[in-house]
Amino acid sequence: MGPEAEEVLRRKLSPENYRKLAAIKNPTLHAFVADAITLCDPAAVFVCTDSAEDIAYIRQRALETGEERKLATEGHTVHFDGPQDQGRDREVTRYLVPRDDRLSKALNQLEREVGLAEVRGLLKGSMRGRTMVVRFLSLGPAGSVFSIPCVQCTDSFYVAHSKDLLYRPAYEQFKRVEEGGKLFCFLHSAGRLDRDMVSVDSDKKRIYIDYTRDTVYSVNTQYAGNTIGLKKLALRLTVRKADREGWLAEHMFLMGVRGPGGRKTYFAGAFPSACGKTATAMLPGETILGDDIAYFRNIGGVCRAVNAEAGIFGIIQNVNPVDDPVIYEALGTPGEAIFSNVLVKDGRPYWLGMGCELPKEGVNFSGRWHEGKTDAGGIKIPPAHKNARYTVALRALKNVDPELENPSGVPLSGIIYGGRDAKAYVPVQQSFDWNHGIVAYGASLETETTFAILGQEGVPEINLMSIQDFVSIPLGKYVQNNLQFGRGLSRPPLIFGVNYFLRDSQGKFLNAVRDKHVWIKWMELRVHGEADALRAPTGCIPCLEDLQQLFPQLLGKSYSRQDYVEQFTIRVPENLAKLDRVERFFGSEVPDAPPVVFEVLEQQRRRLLEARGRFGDYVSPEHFPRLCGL
Ligand code: SPV
Ligand code: MN
Repeated sequence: MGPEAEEVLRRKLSPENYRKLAAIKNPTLHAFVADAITLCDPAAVFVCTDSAEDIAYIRQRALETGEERKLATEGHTVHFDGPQDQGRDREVTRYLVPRDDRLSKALNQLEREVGLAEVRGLLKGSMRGRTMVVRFLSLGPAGSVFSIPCVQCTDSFYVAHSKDLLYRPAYEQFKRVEEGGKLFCFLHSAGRLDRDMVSVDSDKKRIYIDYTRDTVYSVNTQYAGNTIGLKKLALRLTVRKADREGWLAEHMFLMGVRGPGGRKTYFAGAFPSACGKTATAMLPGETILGDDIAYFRNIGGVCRAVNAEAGIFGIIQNVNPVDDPVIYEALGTPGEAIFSNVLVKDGRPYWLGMGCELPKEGVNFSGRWHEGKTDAGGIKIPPAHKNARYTVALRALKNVDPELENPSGVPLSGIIYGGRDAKAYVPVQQSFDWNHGIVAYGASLETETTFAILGQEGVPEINLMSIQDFVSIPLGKYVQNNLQFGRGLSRPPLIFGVNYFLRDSQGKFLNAVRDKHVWIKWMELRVHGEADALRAPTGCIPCLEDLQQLFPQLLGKSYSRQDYVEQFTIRVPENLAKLDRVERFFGSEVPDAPPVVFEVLEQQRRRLLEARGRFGDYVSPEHFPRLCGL
């Protein structure tokens, strides 16, 4: 330990806490904690080890401070974020870029020295009178080739508690890391709080990423996506680390899909927020390894994947017994769960789309709430926020996959990209090859902005691989890394594109929420060469007879030829318009886009034009040739 850090730590920490910190031989860690103390000036410091006692203390303090309140069900609590703090805040999330470095202009950025001065200025003295918690956690299973040790200092017991449900404890792992071992550091302060323990200075909210030091600062916010270091703050650092080391860090779920004869096949899926990602990962009868962040490595020619996390911070809106029976049941069962920004009445949580009538009054993110209550601008406040969430550990779920903690991960057979596309892409298709999938489905992923990000909803945008907000290297380089990764694999995962949001010309959705299960089962059959496909201009699509088997089998409903034709007709004008948007994006925003991106898009255009030449603007799937096997 350096003498300066030692002086600060000895002065500020109790002998017990000092002993816990000194047991870790990592000068970067000591310097980081000492700096956080000097800057934020907490009244006390609690160093949290992996012991049940320390973790129980965090849980207890979150209740005592009022950051969480008990609900009626054993182990359940609720937390509220302020009205201006209900989602990830892109505007104030910035990369701190040294003068001699460049990032894609699509990324929100600020000169490093300027940003550091600003955010450190806001953090100065921010923890006065409060306790700072120091937590050690691992991204990826602890003690594996995938793991990344992380330390977070925070003055929020809610944040510290959430991390317990979401990540693997790593104090013991830290003790074994050799001196000089690299780690990610996160410093968070909720800033000034009101009587209800809610951050008040939301105009001074800042999330600044100092990638040159693997450190992220976050202040005047409590929303987990802005504060829990290991979530999206870390992902921005991990993308850079993966780039340096030749693996991939992705914004993807990880799940096991059961097939005939009891086999299990692993899939990963990238969906922008609020596009059905967690719901897919939690499909009944399948197993879940993760719902948000996955790491892929080439191990002996096989793509192996782990979940960076160990819990779920999921959107609760529309979780109901019909569409999401597994999550719904888990959320009604005693056990540790934090609900955020729901409506509470008589100790019970309520949310939008839960499948029952909601109370007319209660407590929500606006304080005491009653039907018809308006905000300062006269806008009606909903009973629960659309981005209300639940936080649970995967280990508490019945459908958790037994391989969750496997240090070598699971072999990955399929990758799914899903956007929110009302007009163009069919509900499910398989790419012709790795490059086509990465470019036409991943890099072309389009969505509309949703409530999970502050700002206007419904604005169409490209969100490549659904990870664009977190790509901290040039976007073209990121796409290139994906292309390259597949080339090194002996049998790369198949790539699929899904679209749960296709609508007809009247604006009606063409699929029911549960239909996604059929698409997933079809993919499983494709991986094993047990379903044929038709070769459409945008990819390989299912044959009618396979869907006519799967729909009744899985969902107990029939699937007509008319359904099929409506859903799988290739809409040439809409697809050409999509290609134009994607090309324009890569042409203008991504100066280092690999040439293959434009080649693959051009080939797709040619196939579409050819189909139009033969069959017109709207091409029924029945025109496409059948491909046997893969
Ligand atoms: C997302 O919005 O993609 C999430 C939740 O997974 S957050 O933690 O806010 O990023
Ligand atoms: Mn996410």
